[in-house]
Amino acid sequence: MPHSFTRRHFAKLAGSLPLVPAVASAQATVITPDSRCFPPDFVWGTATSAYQIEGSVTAEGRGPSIWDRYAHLPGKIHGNDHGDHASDHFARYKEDVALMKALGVTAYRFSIAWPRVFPDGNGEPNPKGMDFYNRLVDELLANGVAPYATLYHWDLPQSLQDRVGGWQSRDTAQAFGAYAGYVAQKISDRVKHIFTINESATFIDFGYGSGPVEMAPGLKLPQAELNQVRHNVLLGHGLAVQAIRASGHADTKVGPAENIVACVPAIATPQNIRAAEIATREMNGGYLTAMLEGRYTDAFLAYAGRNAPKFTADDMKIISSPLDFVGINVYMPQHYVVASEDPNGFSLLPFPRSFPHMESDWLRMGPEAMYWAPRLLARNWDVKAIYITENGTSGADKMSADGRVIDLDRIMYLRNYLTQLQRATAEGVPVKGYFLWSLMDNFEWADGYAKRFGLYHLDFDSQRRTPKLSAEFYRQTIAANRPM
Ligand code: GBH
Repeated sequence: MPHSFTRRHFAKLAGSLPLVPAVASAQATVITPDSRCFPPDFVWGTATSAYQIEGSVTAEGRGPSIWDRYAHLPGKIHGNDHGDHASDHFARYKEDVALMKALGVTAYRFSIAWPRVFPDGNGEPNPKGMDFYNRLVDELLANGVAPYATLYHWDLPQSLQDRVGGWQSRDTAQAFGAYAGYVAQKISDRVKHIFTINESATFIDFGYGSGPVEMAPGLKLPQAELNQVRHNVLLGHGLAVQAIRASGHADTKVGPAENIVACVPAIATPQNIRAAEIATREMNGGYLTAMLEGRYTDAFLAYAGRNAPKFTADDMKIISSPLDFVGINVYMPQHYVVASEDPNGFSLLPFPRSFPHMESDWLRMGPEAMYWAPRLLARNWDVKAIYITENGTSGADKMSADGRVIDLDRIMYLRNYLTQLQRATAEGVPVKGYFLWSLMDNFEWADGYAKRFGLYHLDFDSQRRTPKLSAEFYRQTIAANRPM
């Protein structure tokens, strides 16, 4: 230590400070640790996804997914990386459950690889593929960690892409519904929370549209076809909800895990807050709004014009099947909003070049998104249960000679976002739990292994897992039930 402060020294210092101001009056606000606590039954978890961690891509009858194919195309992924081995979780899942236990988490959000369960996407199931998730779920439960399963984290069976054009076809939505029903039947005796689709906005815009980065299957469709893909994915979500209700245990809870477009009032005046509410509804028009309202907004349809998706009233009923909760991934503010005279009622402000971001260029440091996103979600659609299904950051993590990773930027990011989340729960926003992305370093899509999001550092050669300092931060935060 640079200064010769001892523990006792600090205790003495703290002891000499009056906890209550000397002039405390009846009105004075005393900040006690409790006022920063999360609700007592708050769910603390970590999150991962199948292709990003499992490896063993041909084990026990797994079929290929669009990510296997795509990642092996030269030049698509940073460093030509791929997920063939990833974090080797398929073989090391027991060790990884022990890592969770060491953090003190009570929940784990993982995804099920569709091509393990249905190697061709539909038709004959592969029971050996399902067995892996049975083993994982049993191991989690034996260690006091509640399993939360995501059905689709972007690893579409390649066979569906080849045979029907993937999400360009309603057949894929139907196949997804059937797969969801099958999984629910097999695991909902033990898995009580199921997420349908992770971030439809991301894999559609980047996989089928023209996002700034590319994702599998690497198509760039014209607007009309892209909107039809969006619609088919929404339909898949709705069919999955219905299939889970039909085939799962009665107490199975289901919802999406969407990356809500987080709209933050630039200055929190009542007018700007109202504008952010309107913006939240409109900017999520292609996804969450359609799911929650059973309609596309007038502005969405007007903007799409002749490229609008083709759909029936029945589709919209399926898409808006009642949910038990809404899961949202919140990494950053997408837009800062102010009230405006124009017919929309809001305008989106441009970001200055100097707006801070984390190690990934896209990952803006704007903790208040973690307060406004759930607050406006609850307010706009009267949502009664919300999960933060992902939040976390990449970092330029370096392991020191003595084997430590001092990831102070990740701790700073998490502490600030969690402080804003606690602000929301303290005001009664019904956030039930939080899943930190990610348990461990993994395959970060187009960034390959170059961007690390884990609480545990991975040496991808030896597959050794090492807790970063942020793992200790999270452990202490969970133990105290407040951001430390
Ligand atoms: C999530 O996406 C994913 O669910 C998860 O699999 C992933 O590992 C994690 O976050 C970390 O990225 O066009 O410049 O915005 C988060 C949202 C949207 C972030 C697409 C990356 C692409 C770069 N993602 N975005 S940019």
